[in-house]
Amino acid sequence: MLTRRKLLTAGGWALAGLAVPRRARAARVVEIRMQSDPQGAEVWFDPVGVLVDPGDTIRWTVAANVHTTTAYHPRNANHSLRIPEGATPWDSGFLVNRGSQFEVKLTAEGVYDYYCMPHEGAGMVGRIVVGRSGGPGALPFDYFRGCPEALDWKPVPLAAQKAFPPVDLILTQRVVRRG
Ligand SMILES: [Cu+2]
Repeated sequence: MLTRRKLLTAGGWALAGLAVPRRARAARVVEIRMQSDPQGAEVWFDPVGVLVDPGDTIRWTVAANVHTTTAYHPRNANHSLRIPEGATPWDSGFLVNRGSQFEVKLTAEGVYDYYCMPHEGAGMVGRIVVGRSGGPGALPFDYFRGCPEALDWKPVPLAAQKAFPPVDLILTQRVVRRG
C-alpha cells in the first residue's frame, strides 16, 4: 500500500502536487580571530563584521594576546542591550592561550554586538548580523537613554562606537575587515 509518507519520500512530491522542497542548507562554522600587535597597542576581531544565517556557529580563536568575547547585554556587567531580545547572551571569560577557542550558535535573527572585556575601551568590538538587520543592536548607541530600567546600563565607549562596521556594510559585503 502506498502510504502518504512513502509517496513523499519516494520522490513523490510532484505526484502529490506539492512544491519540491529545497534541501536545507548545512549550518556553517564562521571563524573570527582575536588579534593583537606584539605590543598589545592594537587589538581587534578579524573579521570585525560578519553576516551569517540563523543556526550558524561563530567560533572565536585567540591569535595573540588575552581576550574575551562578551555579548552586549545587561547580564554582562551592566553593558547595554545590543543583541536581539530573547537571544542568550554569551561571555567566554578570559581566553589566555594562543589557539583557545569559544563557540556560540546563533538562531534569532538580528544584530549582535559584542566586545572584548579588557580591550573594549581600546575599541575591540565586533558585530554579527544573523539573517537580517533588527533588534537593539540596529538602534543608536544611546537608544535606551531615559528608560527607567536602563539607568545602570553602561554606555558603549566612544572608541568602541567608532569601531563597529555599519550594518548596511555587513549586509552588502558579508565579511568586513577593519580598515
Ligand atoms: Cu581583546
